[in-house]
Amino acid sequence: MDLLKGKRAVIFGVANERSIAWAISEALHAEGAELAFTYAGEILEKRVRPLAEGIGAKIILPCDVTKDDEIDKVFQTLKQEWGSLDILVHAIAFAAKEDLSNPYVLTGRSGFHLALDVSAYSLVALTRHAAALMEGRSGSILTMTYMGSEKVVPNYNVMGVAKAALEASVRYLAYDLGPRGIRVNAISAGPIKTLAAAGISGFKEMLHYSSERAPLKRNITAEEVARTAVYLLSDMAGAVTGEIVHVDAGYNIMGM
Ligand code: NAD
Ligand code: 0WE
Repeated sequence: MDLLKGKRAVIFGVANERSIAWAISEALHAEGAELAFTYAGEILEKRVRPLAEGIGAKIILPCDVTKDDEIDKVFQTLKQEWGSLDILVHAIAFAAKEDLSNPYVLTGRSGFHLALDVSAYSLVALTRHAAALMEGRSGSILTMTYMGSEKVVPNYNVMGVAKAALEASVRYLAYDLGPRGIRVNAISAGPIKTLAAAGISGFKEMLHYSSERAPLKRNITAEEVARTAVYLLSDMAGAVTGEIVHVDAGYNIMGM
């Protein structure tokens, strides 16, 4: 359909072929976008590089978002190779495993900082760098969130607090960058079995619980998230910014 023909996109958050960021990448590629990828460390490079090269990506760089020098290097390279940028996809989250099983009240200072740094502050830093390459273009920025920011989801804990900060950041960034024609939005996805979900005990039961209660009576797929991503990142959503779009089979609307 060529909704994104000629647009250049940088993707943060592919770990493997099950990643939400990978489903988004495939959909952006199908709409004609040119893609650059980052990976968080050498172990993931082995997974990400073949996937990225398979859809013709030429820029594939390391980026641990807790490291300012690695972020700087990514955007230096994008400036050199492309000169400008149209799209940023942020699909990154991390909290220490014990902070996703212990009671929230036991979250220590370092676990709190880690979760908020990787999962929320990184959007601010990446957006600042990306916006500098979006001058004079209609840039679009997308992040991924989860309903655990709005309501208590047992064990989501410090990640829920980080996602609340992430969603508020979407609104403040949308306000800052709106005058420059840059839009910032988030997709709040229902549970999907990815690497990040595989580490969560009882995830299968969570999928079952959600599918029974959601209006559509089913779970969602990463491909469905990707189709909404194409919409938000394209000119189809030219007047949409600061928005949190739920792609969750309607789960979040239920009160009882
Ligand atoms: P995933 O494990 O495939 O992706 C998470 C990514 O975060 C990985 O690529 C990982 O390398 C990256 N990451 C972690 N720490 C990093 C760091 N320090 N620097 C750079 N990258 C780092 O899992 P996913 O489910 O595709 O998650 C993508 C996003 O979607 C996350 O923000 C997650 O919170 C969100 N989300 C997931 C679900 C779900 O149920 N899977 C639901 C709603 C929202
Ligand atoms: O955002 C997420 C998960 C993000 C995540 C996952 C892990 C697992 C491995 C962040 N950090 C880590 N750290 C690890 O060591 N989701 C939306 C998926 C998810 O995670 C949950 C959920 C859902 C849904 C945790 C508890 C309850 C529900």
